[in-house]
Formats: sequence, structure tokens, C-alpha cells
Amino acid sequence: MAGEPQADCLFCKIVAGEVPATVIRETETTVAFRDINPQAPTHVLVIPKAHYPDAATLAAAAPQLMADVVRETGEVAAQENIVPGDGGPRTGYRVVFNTGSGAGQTVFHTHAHVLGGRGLEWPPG
Ligand code: IU
Repeated sequence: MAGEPQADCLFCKIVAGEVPATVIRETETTVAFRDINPQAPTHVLVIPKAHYPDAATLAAAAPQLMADVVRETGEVAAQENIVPGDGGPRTGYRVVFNTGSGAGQTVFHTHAHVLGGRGLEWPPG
């Protein structure tokens, strides 16, 4: 059923506490933890506790939960002191949902990458 935990899903296991993660925030519906292979000084993943394979599926099936995830990306940025400000390297951040293997998605449990703490180039690779 949509949203149910998947036995073979790493992020479902993090939600269940079966796989360790450095959790920095948790709400009733979401968990935020540090990426194990950080690509920036701040690299945090925000996930819904419920299992949806990608952002498009989540947004279509459970839009309020998608909104919870997006709101949490802003809370992470505030907690990490990377909100837009004076234009320095620690101000401003990027939120990325890799969607599909061709776009670099490797874990098929929706996650928002929150990246910041350094200058970020555009366009991304
Ligand atoms: P992607 O958008 O699906 O490629 O992102 C998956 C991320 O999950 C990637 O940045 C990994 O470094 C990260 N990750 C993690 O934080 N902990 C893990 O145990 C595993 C992957 I496996």
C-alpha cells in the first residue's frame, strides 16, 4: 500500500532506527539527517517517514506530506545558519530532489537534499 514501509528500503530502516543516521531534526511526519557522503559543509537529507519512491509520486499521492518535507528543508537551513543573508558563502542553499536514476537518484525513498555552506555553481552537473 502507498506509504507503507518497504523491507528492502534503507531510509525506511533509518526511520525505524534499524540503520544508524545522524538525525538533526524530527517531526511527526519527517526525519532530517546528515548525508553519509556530504557534498557541501551542510548536506542534510529530509525524508518523509512514510515510503514513497520519489518526489513526484509523493506530491501526487500525499501533497500535505510533501509540504511537510519542503517546510522542513527551510527549518534545516535556519538551524544550519545558511538562510539567505549577506551573500557570503554560508548564506543561501539549494534543495534538490533527484528523481529517477538518470538524474542521479540512488535511494528510492523520497528525499530532499539540503546543500549549503559553500558557493554553489549553476547549472549543476
Ligand atoms: P540520491 O539523490 O538518491 O543519489 O541520494 C541518496 C543519498 O543518500 C546520497 O547522497 C548518499 O550519500 C546518501 N546516503 C546516506 O546518507 N546514507 C546511506 O546509508 C546511504 C546513502 I546507502
